[in-house]
Amino acid sequence: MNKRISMLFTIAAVAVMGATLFGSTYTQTQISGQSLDVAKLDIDVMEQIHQMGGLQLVMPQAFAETDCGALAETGRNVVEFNLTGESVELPIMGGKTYNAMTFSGQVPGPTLRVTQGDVVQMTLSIPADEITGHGNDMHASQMSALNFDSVNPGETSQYCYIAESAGVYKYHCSGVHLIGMDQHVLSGMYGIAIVDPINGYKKLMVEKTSVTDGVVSLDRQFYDADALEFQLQFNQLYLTADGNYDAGAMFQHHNTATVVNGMQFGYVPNMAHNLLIAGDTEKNFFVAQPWNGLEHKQYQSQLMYVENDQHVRIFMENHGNEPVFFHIVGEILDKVTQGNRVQSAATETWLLGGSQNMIVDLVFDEPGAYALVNHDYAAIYTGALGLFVAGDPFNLNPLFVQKGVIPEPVPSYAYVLGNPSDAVPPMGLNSIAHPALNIHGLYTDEVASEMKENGVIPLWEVIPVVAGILTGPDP
Ligand SMILES: [Cu+2]
Repeated sequence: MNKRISMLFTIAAVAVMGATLFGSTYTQTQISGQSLDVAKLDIDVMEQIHQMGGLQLVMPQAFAETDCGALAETGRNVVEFNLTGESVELPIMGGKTYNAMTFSGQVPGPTLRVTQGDVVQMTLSIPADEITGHGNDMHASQMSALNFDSVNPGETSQYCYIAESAGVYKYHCSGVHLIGMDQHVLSGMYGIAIVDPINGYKKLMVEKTSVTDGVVSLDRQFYDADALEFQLQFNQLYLTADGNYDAGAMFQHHNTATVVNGMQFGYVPNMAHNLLIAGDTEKNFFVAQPWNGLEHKQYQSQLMYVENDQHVRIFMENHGNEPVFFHIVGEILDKVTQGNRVQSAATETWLLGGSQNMIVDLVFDEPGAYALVNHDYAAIYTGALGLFVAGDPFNLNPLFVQKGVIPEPVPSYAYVLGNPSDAVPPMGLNSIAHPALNIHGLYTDEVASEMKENGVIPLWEVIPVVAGILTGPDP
């Protein structure tokens, strides 16, 4: 049977099934112009579906190769993606903690980055002492959901697939043979896979105007495909006062926190910024600084730094139950891409529904502090607010040079203070390397220690050093 015929059978089957489910008055206009009144059909519809082979006729499994051994032989690049499913306690605002569920001890889980056409070899291990089983549904794959089956404590499971479509894709704890998927995902079991287009990203065009001899005209500016990249993942928490998942709050859409990369207000000023801007580490100068204090270690807040006139690319995903109206105060999103297709250029705000993603390309033209928000006031006030700082808006270069922190002025504070590690994805086909990375994110202490051993800079150790240099004598 060819694919077209099976497709037609499926449409028929769905129509008949609809009639079965919703009563017998279902009438469907057919392509030929006749209508089908199921009530007048003298047949057993379920028997008819059974004889056609049922809906399994178009199960993706029939077309997708998922055998790791077979895919390894195809000559494609194989990328291993190893995860563990672990329940841990993690901090929330107000000095409290909550009972989180994680992939590999962090929220969001590790970001997978591959190139279109690569084979992903996903391995999920559940420690023997874990309280529940977990699965992993990767939206970058196209195969039967049966592969996402729950893995029991003490066991390991693996599947492989070809990342055929470029874009950003959610992965999350799966609901196959697992009750309470909502609890697992909304407690932290989510992450993204970035699939770079096989031929790389395209140049960015930004429309500007210029004036020549008193005449204003269009002046298109082009930026190379290489970009400084960030990742922002939005979600909500639904918690009881003692930090447990509250299903009742979820059903009513009454979230208790809005998080970006797992944290409320994670990308706001810290002690070093207070010192630089307000002259005192303890003097908070921003409206919300819940993570200011060295005792917060990897949870100490940190800003995101970019250069002016630099191509910036942001990979985004909405993991939550509420829409995200993504906006950067004072900027225009120069390009919005979903999958590998441009959706918009020069737009002020872009809407992401649940389990929806986008890639935002933009250039910060002027030095300044730019707030990223979910332009829903309830979301802003509950945590969906962070800052990008572009260029040197506070004229700190002279101080940095005078104190010997840097030998000469730099195009962004990233060269002095580094960028937060959880906002930076792994390098891809068109990535510009960040000057320095700080350990920042909703990581367990074990994950943070491992990052430190791998050379990522501990923010809580750097801040006193920076403060010492800035308040000490000139060299
Ligand atoms: Cu789970």
